[in-house]
Order: sequence, then structure tokens, then C-alpha cells
Amino acid sequence: MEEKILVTRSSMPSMDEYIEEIRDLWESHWLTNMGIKHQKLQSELEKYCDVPHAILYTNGHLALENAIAAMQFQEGGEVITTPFTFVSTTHAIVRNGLVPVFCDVNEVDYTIDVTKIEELITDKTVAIVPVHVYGNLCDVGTIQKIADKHNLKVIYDAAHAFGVQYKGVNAANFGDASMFSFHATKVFNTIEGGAVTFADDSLVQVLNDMKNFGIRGQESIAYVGGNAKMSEFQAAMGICNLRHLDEEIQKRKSVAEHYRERLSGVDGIRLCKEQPEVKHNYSYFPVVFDGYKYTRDEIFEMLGKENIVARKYFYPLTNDIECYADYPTAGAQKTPVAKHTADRVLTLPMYADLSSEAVDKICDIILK
Ligand code: T4K
Repeated sequence: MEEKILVTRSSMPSMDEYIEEIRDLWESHWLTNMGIKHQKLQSELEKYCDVPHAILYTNGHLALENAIAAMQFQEGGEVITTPFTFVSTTHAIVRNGLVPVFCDVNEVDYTIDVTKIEELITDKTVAIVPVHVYGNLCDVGTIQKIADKHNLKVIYDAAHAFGVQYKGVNAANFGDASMFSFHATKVFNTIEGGAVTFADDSLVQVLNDMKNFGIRGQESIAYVGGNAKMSEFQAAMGICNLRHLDEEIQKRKSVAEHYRERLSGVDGIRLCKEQPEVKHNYSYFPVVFDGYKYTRDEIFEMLGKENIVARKYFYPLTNDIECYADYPTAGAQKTPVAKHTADRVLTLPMYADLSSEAVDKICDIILK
């Protein structure tokens, strides 16, 4: 049987390169708790993102949960966000005792519809948590203007946007903080991992406290923190992967261009347009089947029969999942563009080493 083509495949350095990077851990026996690999990756990421601070985490979800917690909002505060995302975004808000208020997305890049944010603001609103979904950048300028006008914090879920730039500025620099996921499925991975990036020096202590039990010294526990530290093995993977990141993004770009050549201009097939002045990372390749001769679910099945596993990211919407069913803000009908998109979108296989034959095979099945 032919090998399965999955929606993505983790980027990995050569085994030799990774072994070389972790060799000294066998000498030091220092495996976690902010050792030399952690320190090295942190400073390399700050440099790569050109951002004052990057705090590393063991995964993106806890990074986002802690980034929101670090803002010290009053319990019950309302947070404007979008439902067209991975459940983590909404969970991170709710697990902080805050109330998600779902704003619709726009039809062009599926990020938050900035024309609909202000009508959702009440005297309880404390923050906006927009999502750079698929690595598509939100309208960061308009969001910041709205936030400044209403005195709100902006915490970006930038899980998909590592390496993305807008007008030459790295995505890590927008809003009060941004969270990146370094999960195995991401453009840049540390196996599991994540980071919060920000400029405000006063957040450094609190984010470090939150991820390490609030320990400031052997006899000083100043804060009720948890444990969300990135290990040395994760950091070493990141150090290796960062060396190859630009090349990986370049390869993904070629895959995306090939898909575009084959699928652009077909009636009933909608692709994301390239965003102006954005250097993309090509993290996902979403296709919306809207009035096409086959439905999204039919295409999903047809690909599946040929051993190709595309994914319905992001269906169902997070305002339509069972754990939020009793929530006053639940209900996909309140976000019609997100609902329309979630019902029709399929993310096609996308990774640096996806062969051009595989892309042709996928497109042949879709277009046949
Ligand atoms: N915010 C947003 C917007 C997010 O998308 C995410 C995560 C987060 C926050 C939270 O960040 P993390 O805490 O995860 O750092 C995956 C990922 O687990 C998740 O990280 C990601 N978003 C989400 C969109 O997708 P699944 O359940 O779809 O993954 P899974 O196991 O089905 O894997 C998908 C494909 O990836 C596999 O078919 C093959 C490939 N793969 C997977 C793994 C685990 C590999 O090549 N290597 C691997 O090790 O959730």
C-alpha cells in the first residue's frame, strides 16, 4: 500500500545534529529547569523575533493561559475572541475565569472581523484575544486602535504565526503579548513547546513565576505558580530546528505555490489570498469548497480513500462544541461567516518535504 500522506509532518533536524546538540546533557545531567539549552533558545528566539522578551513554555496552551493570567483581569471579565480556532484559545480564556464573547471572522483571511469588535464591547470587557489563524495576520493596526480607545489589553493567539512578518516587523511584536505554539505540527517545533513574547519588562517576573511554582530562590516562593517549564531536550530540538527554519519556510512556499497553480481560478474553490506586506510562513493550506461540484465532506472522503488525510481545521467552531453548550455566548449562528467557513473548509497536507507528485495527486483527486 502507498504511504499515507498526513495533513502535516514534523520538521526534524538530522539525527546527528540533534545528538550533537544534546551530547553535553550527558555530561551535565541537567535536563530541565531553565538550563543552558533553555537559555540559549530563549535568547535566539528573542533575536529571531526581534522582541524584548520571549518566555518559553512546555506547550503553547499553557503559554496562552499564563499570558492571559499575567494581565490579572477581574474574574468574570469579558474577552472578545473568535470561534474559528483550535479549542485551546477558548479554553485558555475560560480556564482563567473569564467569559469568551465570540466575534465573527472576515471572509478574506478568517481572522477577527474588526468592523464587528466595537459592538461587542461592554463595561465588563477586559481584553481582545484575536487569532492569527493559519498564520494569516489579523488587522493589528485597527485592533490596537480599538484597544487603546477602550482601554483593553490585546493578547494574540499567534500559535500559527511563528516567523510571520508584517511590513518587516515580526508578529511577536504586536499587542500586549503574543503566544506561539512550538508543537510538533507547527512550522517551528520544540516537540511540544510554546512561548509568550512581549515588550513590558514588568511581565517577565510574573510569567517566570507562573511557569515555575513561583520559586525565586531556594527559600523564597513569592507566587502561587504552576509548572509549565520547557525541558532541555525540547529546547535542544528548537535550537536545531531554528537553524533550518528559513529554508523550511521557503520549501513550504513552493508547496503553496504549486497548490495555487493547480487550484486557483476553479469555480467553487476559494483559496486565501496572499496578504499585502505580509511575509507568510505557509503553515497551513486551507481551501474552502463553496458551491463546488463536490462538498468539503465529499472531498475529505475521496482523499481519505486514496490514503490522504486532510483535516477540517477548524470545524466545529468553539462556540458550537459540547463543553460550551450551556454558555450564554454559545451558538454558531451568532457568527455566520465563521460557521459558513467551518462547514466548508479543508486544510490540505502541507509540510516542507511534501513532494510535488503528492501535491499533483491531491489536486487531481479534487479536480477530477
Ligand atoms: N491556539 C491555536 C490556534 C492552536 O492551533 C493551538 C494548537 C494552540 C493554541 C495550542 O498550542 P499547543 O498547546 O498545542 O502548543 C494539533 C496540535 O496538537 C495542536 O498543537 C494544534 N494547535 C492543532 C491545530 O492541531 P491534532 O489533534 O489535530 O493533532 P494530531 O495528533 O491529529 O496531528 C496532526 C498531524 O500532524 C498528524 O496527522 C501527523 C502530524 N504529526 C503529529 C504529531 C503529533 C506529526 O508529524 N508528528 C507528531 O508528532 O492537534
